[in-house]
Amino acid sequence: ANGQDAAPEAALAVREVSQIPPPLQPRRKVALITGITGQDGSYLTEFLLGKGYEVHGLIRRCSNFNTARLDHLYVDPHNSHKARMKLHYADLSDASSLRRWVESLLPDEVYNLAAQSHVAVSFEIPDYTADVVATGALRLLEAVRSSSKKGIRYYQAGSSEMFGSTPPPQSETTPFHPRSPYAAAKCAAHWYTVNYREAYGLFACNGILFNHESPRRGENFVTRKITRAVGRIKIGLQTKLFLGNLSAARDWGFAGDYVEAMWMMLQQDEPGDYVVATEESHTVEEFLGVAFGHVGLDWRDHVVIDKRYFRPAEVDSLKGDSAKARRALGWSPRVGFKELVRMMVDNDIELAKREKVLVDAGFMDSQQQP
Ligand code: NDP
Ligand code: GDR
Repeated sequence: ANGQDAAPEAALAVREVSQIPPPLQPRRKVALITGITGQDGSYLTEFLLGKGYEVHGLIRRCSNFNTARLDHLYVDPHNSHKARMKLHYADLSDASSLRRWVESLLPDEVYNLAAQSHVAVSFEIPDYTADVVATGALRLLEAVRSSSKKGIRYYQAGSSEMFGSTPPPQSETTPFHPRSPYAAAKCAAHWYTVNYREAYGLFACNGILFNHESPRRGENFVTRKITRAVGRIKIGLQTKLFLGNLSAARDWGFAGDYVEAMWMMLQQDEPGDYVVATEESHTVEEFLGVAFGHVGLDWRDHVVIDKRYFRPAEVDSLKGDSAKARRALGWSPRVGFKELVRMMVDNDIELAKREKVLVDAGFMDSQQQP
């Protein structure tokens, strides 16, 4: 048969098949993620797709594409039967965009990960940080509360920075003492979330997550700044690394482990707030020792202290007590400190090797530091 003959037969076949009732399949769960282009957004998307979810992400308009962390998951939406991750334009500073997407997608779960998330930068742009981090969370809570769909579950990305100067170990009952505009805004978002739970009965959870890192970590956070430099120094593209306070201590875990805890919080019978942490703390100096040591280098030969990286107020020491999450959620971290550092260095050595090819071919300036 030629093509013309085949068409009606195919149409007939479709009609016949469509008379057979479809198998009873449960509707896919729908998740809506703000901050999907960030480190955690990309890991959470992978995790939820693995669980069979349909994932919708809100991205903000940028003059450059900023979806690099998601490119491996992207399926052209014109292939709509295959695409289970979809991206839509919105902004945490635009309440109408948040309301519109919540109302048109009617998600089962909303994860609010979007933020101006850099603590030092929040001293430079405090007003914007408060608008996105604090009022942005309020706008999204309001969109969820006023939605025609009842029972939407909401996750708020809280931070160990909220504890600030309160000494470790820090748990859900430790008082907050924020030390930056970012941390103060996160405290406001935390309390908005608690308030919407108490006032309107929303299933709203605060995850109080301690620092979590990965090869996808933004390059101006200290861990990735260090591992990027280690890669480039080892490959011969850079000699010095400029840093600020090396004595700050952080409880560093792996982002891939932490997004699982976010999801677990929303699967419980009752909403609540949970600290998520490894319960181990290391200084920036210790991180340097493991990272440079992994490739046989001594950090003291390369690190230069630069005052510009000190903050007007510092958070000296964070170490979480995550007993509640371990007990109630059954969560525990899989990746330890040294494994995490080595994973990041190994990744960044490979990245530096690729950069070296570009430098040698004259396509990139070796001074072009990340
Ligand atoms: P990232 O900085 O990697 O990602 C932040 C995300 O927020 C990006 O997708 C960014 O978009 C988006 N975003 C920023 N501003 C806006 C805006 N105005 N409207 C919409 N989206 C916006 O952060 P992480 O993935 O590391 O962290 C995720 C969340 O968890 C953040 O809220 C952070 O504050 C919090 N947190 C992080 C911890 C960590 O150690 N990583 C620990 C505790 C809390 P774009 O790509 O366009 O910049
Ligand atoms: P933090 O992470 O502020 O804990 O916030 P960051 O990696 O920026 O700093 C950690 C510690 O390292 C010190 N430091 C430097 N930091 C940066 N960025 N650059 C430097 O050159 C440098 N030198 C020393 C800092 O002073 C600090 O003590 C992260 C973010 O992901 C937040 O969004 C999140 O809420 C918290 O973790 C938990």
